[in-house]
Amino acid sequence: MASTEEFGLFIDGKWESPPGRDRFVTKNPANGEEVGSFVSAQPEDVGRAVAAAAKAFPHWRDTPAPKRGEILLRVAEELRHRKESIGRVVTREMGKVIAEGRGDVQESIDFVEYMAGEGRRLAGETVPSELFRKFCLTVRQPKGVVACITPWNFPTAIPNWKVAAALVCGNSVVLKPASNTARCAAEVVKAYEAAGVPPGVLNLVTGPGGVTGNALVDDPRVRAISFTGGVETGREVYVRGARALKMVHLELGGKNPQIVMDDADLTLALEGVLFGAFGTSGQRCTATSRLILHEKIYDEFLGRLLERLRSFRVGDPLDEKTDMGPVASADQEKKVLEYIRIGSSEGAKLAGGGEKLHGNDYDRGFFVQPTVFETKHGTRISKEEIFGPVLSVLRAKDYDEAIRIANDVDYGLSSSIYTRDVSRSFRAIQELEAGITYVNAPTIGAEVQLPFGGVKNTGNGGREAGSVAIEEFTEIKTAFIDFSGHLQKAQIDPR
Ligand code: UN1
Repeated sequence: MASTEEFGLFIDGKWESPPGRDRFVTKNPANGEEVGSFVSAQPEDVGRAVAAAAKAFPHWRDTPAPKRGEILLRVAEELRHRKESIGRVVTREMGKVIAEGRGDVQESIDFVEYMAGEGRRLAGETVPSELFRKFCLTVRQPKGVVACITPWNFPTAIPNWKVAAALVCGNSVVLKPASNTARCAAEVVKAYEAAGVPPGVLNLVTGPGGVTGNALVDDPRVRAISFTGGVETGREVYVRGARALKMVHLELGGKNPQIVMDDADLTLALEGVLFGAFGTSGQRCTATSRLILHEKIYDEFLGRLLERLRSFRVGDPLDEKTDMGPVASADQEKKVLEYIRIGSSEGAKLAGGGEKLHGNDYDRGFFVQPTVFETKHGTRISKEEIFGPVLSVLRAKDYDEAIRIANDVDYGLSSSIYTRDVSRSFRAIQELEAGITYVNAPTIGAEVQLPFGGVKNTGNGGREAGSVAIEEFTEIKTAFIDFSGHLQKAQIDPR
């Protein structure tokens, strides 16, 4: 058997394996194969990474933004060149089906390219002064050293969302990815290295959140933290950052609804919920975890959904014909099975799935059937984020009740409504409490040129991606230029 490939930390432009550190391995959740071996970084390693970023910052800040953008374009080229090989690493390390593994890398390419263009924008504003011969404007400036802490479910896309936006704005970065997808992060960093990002501008540290992550968050030289992950860890990061008055950007969970009205194209809505609920084995922040059906189409739609699931192929995610791969880890499997148990114990009706899969193709991996519960609004499975292939189906008597149910959860990331009624579509855009609303499309599949983020416990108000991505990573400098030649007093001089 080939030995497991070893990866170091990437600090100041060099891959290094400090002596005496523990190592951890990542494993393919479909079959237990080892995918990579990584350093468990100690606080002093994190300190060196932050020091390298701090040292590299002034020169990177002073590099013209269009030049920074050009380097990002080269990163996009490197990623494009490696799309197939990195896509396969995504699938092997995290378990999403290969089409989605490639999609993860494509989303990276799209975003890096989009941010490269931002190097020629990074716009401030000019506004009039109330005084004579005085000019007022704003410019964007980088924050300094930024920590990017990223999850395993989009193991290349989310690191790129953060890193490319931070870099084009002139920040230097220390990236700390989720441990179980460290290889994906290393592959991303290699693309930045190959593209010629200067030493120290992007650094990679791997290791557990409680040691490596906390050391990064607490380092006084880190001025901003961008975190995507679970709500509990997010809260902890927020509190730690708050003590030092750091800017903390959070992208957390979701409990995203798809509403299907009685006038909807049911075939379209069916395709939508299959992709939204079971794509990525339900492990997207944007995954559809609640299907809210108008009572008039409830039985028909549910029947069709269950029928389709009977031929749904769960299995090897590298096989192009597989519909759904494993969940990403033993912990994920445990959590999903626990929620299935909770659903049954709180009286929800298990309409489909509900089992861990066994047999030759499954025994070395974490395979759970796509699962559908009929339940009442208010049960735990209808309100808590499960982050797995478990869909709660809820009944609504009309549009207003559907919206009420949709909104009555702690999260507000994505949402969807299927209807042919144009007025109701626009009402839903206004009335669904979520950062994202889709009409006649599933809750997943956001595009990088639009803002991404949510309300309530999904975050703390910021947005990633889109043209607003740069807000997270810049300070605004306001400048006043007085060319009148004498002292003018705002608010005081006679008008
Ligand atoms: C996430 O799950 O954290 O909209 C990101 C989507 C993807 C991104 C999801 N483009 O489903």
